[in-house]
Formats: sequence, C-alpha cells, structure tokens
Amino acid sequence: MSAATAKTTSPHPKILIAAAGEDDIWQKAMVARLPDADIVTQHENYDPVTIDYALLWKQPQGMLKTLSGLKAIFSLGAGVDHVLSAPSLPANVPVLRLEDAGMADQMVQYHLYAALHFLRDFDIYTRQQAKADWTQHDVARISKCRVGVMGLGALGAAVATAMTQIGFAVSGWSRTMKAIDGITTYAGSETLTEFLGQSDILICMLPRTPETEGVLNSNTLSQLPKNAAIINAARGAMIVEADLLRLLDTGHLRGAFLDVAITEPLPESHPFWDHPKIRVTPHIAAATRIEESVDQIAENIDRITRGETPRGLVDRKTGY
Ligand code: NDP
Ligand code: OXD
Repeated sequence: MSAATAKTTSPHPKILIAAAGEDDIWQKAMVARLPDADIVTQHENYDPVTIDYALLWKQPQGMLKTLSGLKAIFSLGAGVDHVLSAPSLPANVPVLRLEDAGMADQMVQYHLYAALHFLRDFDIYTRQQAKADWTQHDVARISKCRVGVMGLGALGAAVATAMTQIGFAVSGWSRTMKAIDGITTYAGSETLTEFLGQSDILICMLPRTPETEGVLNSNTLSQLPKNAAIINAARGAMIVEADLLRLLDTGHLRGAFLDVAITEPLPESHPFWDHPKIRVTPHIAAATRIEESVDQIAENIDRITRGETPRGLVDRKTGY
C-alpha cells in the first residue's frame, strides 16, 4: 500500500462505477485501494443522489442526470469525449481524465511497430508475398524519415520522444507551444500546413474535440508529402474516412495504420477491412491499466477532499 493510501482523508466517499463490461474488475480494485469507501456498480441498488464520484467508461445514456450530488466525474480512459458528449452532463461538476496510467508505454510500442512497418516497407512486402514476389527494395535511412506527431500531451509526447530515440527525424504539433528535447515543435492552426508538409509519417495523438474533428480531410491530407503514411490510434473522428480512402486510391498516400474508426466495432462491410493499403487493429493501442488508474483516482479524491486542484482536470472550453 502506498503512502498516499495511508493519508487518504476522504473517509466514506460514495463511488459509482459504470465501466461497460468491466464493472466488477474496477469495483474490486477500487475496494482494495479505498477500503473505507462505499463503492457500487451500475447494476447494484444505489441511491443516485448520494453518489459523490462517478467512474465512467461508456456510461448508459441519461445516467448522469440522476446523479445530482456529484463532486467529480472520472473518465476511465485518457479520452473524455464519451463523457463530454453526454447530453445529461451537469455543467459545474469537474471532469477528470487519466493521465498516462500505464498507457504511454503501450502507445510507444504501437507507434514504433507501425512506423517501422512503413520505414522498412513491410506494407510493400506483405502485398508482394501475396504474389510470391521476391523483389528487394533499398532500405531507407531512418534519419531521413520525418515523423510528425499531432498532439504532444501525456501520450503524444512519449511517442514523439521514443521516435527520436530510435533515430527518426521528429516534429510535433500542439495547440500551445511545447519544448521537447530533440523534437522540432509547431503550435496552432497557422503552422499546420508547414508541419504537415514535412511529415512522411503522420501520427495522430489528438483528443477528439470540436476543433479536432475532421482535422485530417482532403485539404490537410493533400498537404502531406507524396507517399506519406498515416497512423491514427487517437479517435476515428479526426479523419474524414472518405477523404482518406480517396487519397490512398489516387496514390497520394502510401498507407494507413488505424486503431480507431468513426464507428466501432468497425462494421464488417467497411472498406477499411480489405483495403490493400490499410492495416486495422481493434482499438487496442493502449489499454487502461487498472492498478495505476485506481491510484490516480484515489489520489485525486484525496486532493478534492483537501480542496486542492485534482490532476487531469478537463477544460470544458477546449474539450480535453
Ligand atoms: P492530452 O490531453 O494529454 O494531450 C492532447 C494533446 O493534443 C496536447 O498536446 C494538446 O495541445 C493537443 N491538442 C488538443 N487540441 C488541439 C488542437 N485543436 N490543435 C492542436 N493540438 C491540439 O491527451 P493524451 O495524450 O492523454 O491522449 C490523446 C488521445 O489519445 C485521447 O484523447 C484518446 O482519444 C486517445 N487514446 C486512444 C487510445 C487507444 O487505445 N486507441 C488509448 C488512450 C488514448 P496542448 O499541449 O497545447 O494542450
Ligand atoms: C482512452 C481509450 O481514451 O482507450 O483511454 O481510447
């Protein structure tokens, strides 16, 4: 048990868990971390007005409307789009997200694999294998391959740093200016064209907000260098799917490695599944690690109880 547990100052908070199919796992972990709290899942009997904290992942519609005494809402993921889009979201309750919580390492692994897929021509060799074609291609120099990371937050910054460590030439783009060792940084929409124009492999690590929805469309994707590749493990809504398909089919883009889609699970008839230039994974880039997450949540409950600002507080104006 960590020192933070011993110092817990919130004696008997009432906590509700609605975590899609994982309520019981979260409940067990939270009970172990906060043994004095009263922790229920959405399927148990509880009085909604007595709930202090809601821990949510894809909560049922209308649930938030019934929780009139909430002190905070915790997203059980890094993204908060599923919470902020709820029509019944109360206006003045703080929304908190998980920061890293074991996800950064996994995002790094996912993006290293995907970037090397393109650097080392595994997309081309996969298509060749289907035709028993033994043609060899020159091996590209990693230092000449420019990786652009959109979003330099808890996950994007870790991905960008890992890319520099294996030798890619890395730049990053964010809303406000960032300084990260070894990375050329850009900020704001006025720099987007310049940033895109020098990204041979574009990684999207943005949150879904009204500003980022559809940011990768015909216009912006055309600003990537010819033969560029895209990796998106953030949210499907950042890409206009029809525009991506068109730019792949016209040959401007070389390929796409996609962990997310506008509709998930990706429908069986979706053109992404069997497109020769697209690799699909089923939203597995980074799973929330429960142990790290319950620590973060418990520490935040402590902070709130002490009247301090919690970690991972979402700005409702920017949407992340
Ligand atoms: P953060 O909130 O820590 O970082 C977001 C970054 O995006 C920041 O650098 C921010 O800029 C930048 N950003 C936000 N809006 C804009 C904008 N309009 N223009 C330019 N930059 C912008 O998020 P995380 O790194 O923790 O997570 C990113 C996303 O990854 C999550 O929101 C989630 O959707 C997705 N995700 C996907 C998973 C998967 O398994 N597929 C798992 C976990 C997360 P600034 O630094 O200036 O604030
Ligand atoms: C998240 C996710 O946002 O898993 O954490 O997508």
